[in-house]
Amino acid sequence: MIPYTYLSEQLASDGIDVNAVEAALKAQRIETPSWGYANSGTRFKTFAHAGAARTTREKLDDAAMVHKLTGIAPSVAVHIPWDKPEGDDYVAMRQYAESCGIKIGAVNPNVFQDEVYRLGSLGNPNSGIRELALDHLIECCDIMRKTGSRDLSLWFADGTNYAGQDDLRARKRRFEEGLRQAYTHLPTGGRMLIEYKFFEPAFYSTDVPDWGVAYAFALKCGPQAQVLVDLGHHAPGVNIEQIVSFLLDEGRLGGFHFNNRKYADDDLVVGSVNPYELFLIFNELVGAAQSSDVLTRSTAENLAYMIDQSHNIEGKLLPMLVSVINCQEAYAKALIVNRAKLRVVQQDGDVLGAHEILNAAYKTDVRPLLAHIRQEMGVPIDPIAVYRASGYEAKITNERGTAKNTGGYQA
Ligand code: PSV
Ligand code: MN
Repeated sequence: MIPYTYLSEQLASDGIDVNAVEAALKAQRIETPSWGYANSGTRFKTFAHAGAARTTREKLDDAAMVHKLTGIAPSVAVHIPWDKPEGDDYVAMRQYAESCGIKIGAVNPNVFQDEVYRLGSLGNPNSGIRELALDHLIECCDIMRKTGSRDLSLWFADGTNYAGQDDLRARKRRFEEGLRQAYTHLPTGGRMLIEYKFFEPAFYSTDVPDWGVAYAFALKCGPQAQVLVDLGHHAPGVNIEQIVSFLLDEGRLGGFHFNNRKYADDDLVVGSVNPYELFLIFNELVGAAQSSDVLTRSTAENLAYMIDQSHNIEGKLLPMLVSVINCQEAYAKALIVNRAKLRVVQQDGDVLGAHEILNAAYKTDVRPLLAHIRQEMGVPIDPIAVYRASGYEAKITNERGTAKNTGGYQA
């Protein structure tokens, strides 16, 4: 690795404001998911991980450990009812999180696991079931008030499996109605994030299949409704960074679910297969955060950066740490893109010149920069090595044993 002083001098001589880059890195925040600390599996098998969290408190303990080691993961998304506390005491849940040095982040309603949702939730042809789903979304808005959460993070498993199974236009209208109603229950300052997914578990049609539909629903609901981009929920070849840039410019990007789309869903470490794509996404985010357009800038500044991964065979805390660090590295590389030079060559139509500027940042080894800011933040320079040596895995394995339950999905 090149020394930090050499790297920072090199960046400064290229016109990069190294102090601003370091300040941005220190302010970065990534939310981890409660369900990522518990056992999870595929529909074929759940391989239980010794030491995996059995309760929400244990999930919060583990999330606190990830934050302690990285300094940039101070909140945890919860999934209801997977994280429903005894006696519905969400205030106690919040207090426990705070006592661990973290906060409760996005609240994720679950309208896909109960028997009644066989034909969907807000899109269900049965109005009584639509009402049940809406009641749960409203319950989650109340939970947000108790946990101090800003974001209601919505994902629906709704859709159809067979042509002719239901009226597609009617389903669209039911969704629009349900989302609009839920929107009116958001707490003051609260946001509704609408997540799309192009397939699964419904395979013929999906009620919120892509960013365009999520965007249209968000527009119908109001300014506090935005789109959530889960990296796993795209067909191969889709240019996610372009979706991100469009939504940023329209003020409708609300947040991310980071993961790797090889799985077509949420289970692999973000940036593990295509770190370049992650960098390109962060590149759009950094560009937007520096935009002269007020809406674009404030949208970029208020994003919820969340991980949505439930690791199945690689352990729990370690892959979560790697994921947080991968986001940190991608962000660092995006921050050192020479945007002033880029604008000039773009204007000149120098296609490969522009491409080279991006690649120069991507190819820079930013680890000395990260080691430097970590030292200044008072967290380990090498969080992975410190975690491996910490004895935490042995401690939780000893205390918790091998749990039979999962954190959510029953495989
Ligand atoms: C659905 O596949 C999803 O991405 C949604 O965000 C859910 O809330 C989450 O996964 C559950 O793991
Ligand atoms: Mn997701």
